[in-house]
Amino acid sequence: MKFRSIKVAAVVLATAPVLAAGAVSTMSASAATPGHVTEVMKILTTGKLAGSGEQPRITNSSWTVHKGQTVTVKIISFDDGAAALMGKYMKYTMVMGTKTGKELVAGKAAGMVSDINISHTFTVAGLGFNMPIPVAPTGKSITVVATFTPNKVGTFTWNCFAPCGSGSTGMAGAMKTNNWMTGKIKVVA
Ligand SMILES: [Cu+2]
Repeated sequence: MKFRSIKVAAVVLATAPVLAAGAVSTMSASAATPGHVTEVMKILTTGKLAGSGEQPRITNSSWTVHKGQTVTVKIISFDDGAAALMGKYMKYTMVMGTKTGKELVAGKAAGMVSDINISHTFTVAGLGFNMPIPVAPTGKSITVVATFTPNKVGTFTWNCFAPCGSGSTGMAGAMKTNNWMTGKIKVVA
């Protein structure tokens, strides 16, 4: 009896790594497209960037999602400053890449934000996704929500294309600094 239980334990031990490896791959396969994930980001204006002073910054700026997953991006902006889009970036007044072509701005569906009312954009050009973020009421926040489905695997840079940074064009400082007004979105299988 004693011998037998030891033998069983040995068998379990010997097969455990194999089972574990199988279990892990099965789990990641079934977790490959969990139905829905929400990424909450905040735009804050109180951060100080070395060399550029006070700059706007987006939190939770780099995340990983799955191809084919429904991804809701919720951005709560506390920035009451406008940064009108210019030149080739004008197209980012339009919401892009959502099923309805719209985002929710303070709970209301909107297909675009007028240029002069833009504070930032959250743009993942490589995935065709764009959320224009309007100016927040002073001392308050504005919440913008959009949902998209990434359709390819890879690491994609997101940018803000509103000139909200420093320098003569507003395109320096935060605009060029990872995890301030640019970051990485990773889409895995
Ligand atoms: Cu910006």
